[in-house]
Amino acid sequence: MFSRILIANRGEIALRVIRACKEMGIETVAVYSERDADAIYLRYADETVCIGPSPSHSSYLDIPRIISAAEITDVEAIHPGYGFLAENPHFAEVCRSCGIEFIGPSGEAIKLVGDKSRARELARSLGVPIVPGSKNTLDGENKALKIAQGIGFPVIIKAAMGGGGRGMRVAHNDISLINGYLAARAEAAAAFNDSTLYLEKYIERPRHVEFQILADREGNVIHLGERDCSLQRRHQKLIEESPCPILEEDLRRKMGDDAVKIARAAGYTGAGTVEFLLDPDLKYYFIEMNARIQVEHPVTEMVTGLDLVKEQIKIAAGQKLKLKQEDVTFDGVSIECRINAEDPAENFKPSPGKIGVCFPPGGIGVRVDTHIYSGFTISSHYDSLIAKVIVHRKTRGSAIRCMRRALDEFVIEGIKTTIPMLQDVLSHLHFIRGEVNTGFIEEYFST
Ligand code: MV4
Repeated sequence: MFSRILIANRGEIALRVIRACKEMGIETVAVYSERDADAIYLRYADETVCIGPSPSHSSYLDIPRIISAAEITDVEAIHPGYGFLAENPHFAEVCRSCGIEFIGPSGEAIKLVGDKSRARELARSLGVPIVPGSKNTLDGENKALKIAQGIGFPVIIKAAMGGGGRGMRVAHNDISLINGYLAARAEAAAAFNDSTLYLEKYIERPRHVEFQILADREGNVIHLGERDCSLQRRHQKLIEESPCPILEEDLRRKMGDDAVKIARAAGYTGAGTVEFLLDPDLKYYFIEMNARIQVEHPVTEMVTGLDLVKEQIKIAAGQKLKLKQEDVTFDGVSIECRINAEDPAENFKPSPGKIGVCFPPGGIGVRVDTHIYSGFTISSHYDSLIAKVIVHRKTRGSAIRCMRRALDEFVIEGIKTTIPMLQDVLSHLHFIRGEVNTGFIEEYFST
């Protein structure tokens, strides 16, 4: 096992990784930007290194600075967390060429699943359902139009290297297809320096259901069930839960088997996520795979009783998975609410600033993953996630009531947060019934 790990991240996930390391007897090195000098995770680490000024590109995204910090502190491995360099195949390769273990999949596997068009082709070759669409990438707007007319509108044009909803356009007719193609291509070129596009039938009002995967370096791959992440706004997830409230056992088994198949064929190792769309007729389609620990991983931890960050570290250290698929059991219901420093009344505008009194909820069934504290200043340099409240109860109804109680307790003075909006959603009849889809929040907030 490693004796010392550097965490190439900040905020709640840096704290989360440090916690896992401490319990494993691994020393930690935390890095920080000048803006984060007062961050709480620095107090929990064994050593800290300032890696540069506030902008991410000259600190948390700066590969030479992070590698230098790793070499100075003599760590054996780097945990990238999520975001920043977590899915950068070049970073994974640089780490390994410097003799530092990257806690994540190989650069090759990151590259493969990072190209959504290739991942789609991989799924197709394995017989995993994909959304009807282009066989390969698109080669000009006129050919794209032919394909769209062939499968029928509406369609969605996606950037092969896309993420966070960028480089994506829905088209309902010939004209919007041509315009959408050109807009998606320009956006993809600017955002990803790669304008490769592909096209799919647009599934209306799907649920977003993703399976958690663990894969060791001996080829053992298991899944840890699913998360329903349908409640999002502009591609930012707001509430996630496990299990998906409408998934029956046989469908769960099929989707889980397909998720494992994809991870295995991709040569994937570590913790990863296989995303599906589930349409109103309960037909499912593979859409993409994420090569990182995700923000919403705690709901899977609560229902399986596993520590996903420890599993990542053990896999990177070359250990074999102890669990077989049949050993994975699921207990109860877990829900996560993401709390952002944003003002829902001002179109979710970021609400940075100094926090006054801060007191997190607690009590039975409540877990809070956060880096904020009384007197802490939320910076506008980084994303606006300030806390994750996770509950775990026997039934979905009691989990919802527990979450409402926990959010009600959460004191965060001085800034605007999304807590009141989350409370509204938790009280909404459709949410309580589990009848949600990816359009729910936009619909709910336009009326
Ligand atoms: C789709 C889709 C419908 N049909 N693909 C969103 C992000 C990325 N992970 C894939 N996404 C979607 N892919 C097909 N073929 C719907 C989404 C989607 C979405 C699309 C537009 C606006 C909001 C959305 C929220 C969640 C998912």
